[in-house]
Amino acid sequence: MFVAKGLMIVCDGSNGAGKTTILKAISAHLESKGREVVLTREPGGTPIGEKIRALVLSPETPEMCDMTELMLFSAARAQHLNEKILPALAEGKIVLSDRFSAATVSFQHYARGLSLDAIEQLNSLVLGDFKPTINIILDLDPLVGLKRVHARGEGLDRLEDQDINFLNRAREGYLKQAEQYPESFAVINADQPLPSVIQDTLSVIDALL
Ligand code: Z5A
Repeated sequence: MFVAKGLMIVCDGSNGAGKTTILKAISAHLESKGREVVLTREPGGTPIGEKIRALVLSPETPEMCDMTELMLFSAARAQHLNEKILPALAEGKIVLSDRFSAATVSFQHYARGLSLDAIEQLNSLVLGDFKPTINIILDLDPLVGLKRVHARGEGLDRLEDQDINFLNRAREGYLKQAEQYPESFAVINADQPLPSVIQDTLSVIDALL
């Protein structure tokens, strides 16, 4: 049986909460301590995954049905796990992933309304008994997150462009998962100045090292 030697740290949560920004800071911090880090994201992280990302997030495919969306996120994850994550962990590296399987539970179950049972079965088909070391959830009111994304000057992706209740349900989904599985989740208030969010995240990670 495969035994992972490294650590898999997922940063997930509300849209625009600062995941990408925080992960860059964490990566620099860990590298300064001599750790080998692989910074990656979902959907994406591999050439196949990035092609799936372009398709699943494109605002030009509003007709995509919910089941197609679920299968695309899962297909990208299967490739990501096998091509990139497991080999990096086997070499003792620290994998930092911008979103992972908790996003599917939050967005496709809590926000879209697809069956939790079906999503858990699919996650287990894709992941087997693999799970990240920790899911760090950056919690933020999606309205504040959307303002940050707008201020960045980029357009919205197909999921950000849903109504605000959709994004609120996804946020609640993360908080419910964190309540249900406290050993695998840590929730951080992302509505603070950036240095405080980075410090809170580092405290969680340093405790794992
Ligand atoms: N999705 C799904 O439905 N199912 C799945 O299984 C998976 C994903 C894996 C893509 O995610 C979409 O896919 C996402 C969920 C869905 N849709 N939504 N919503 P994504 O991660 O690529 O998209 P995102 O969540 O919208 O990420 P983002 O826009 O890249 O945001 P971020 O990475 O969390 O934030 P950021 O880019 O680091 O920061 C945004 C801006 O805010 C930036 O200008 C920063 O400088 C600024 N910022 C960051 N932190 C702060 C603080 N603390 N204060 C003030 N300003 C800040």
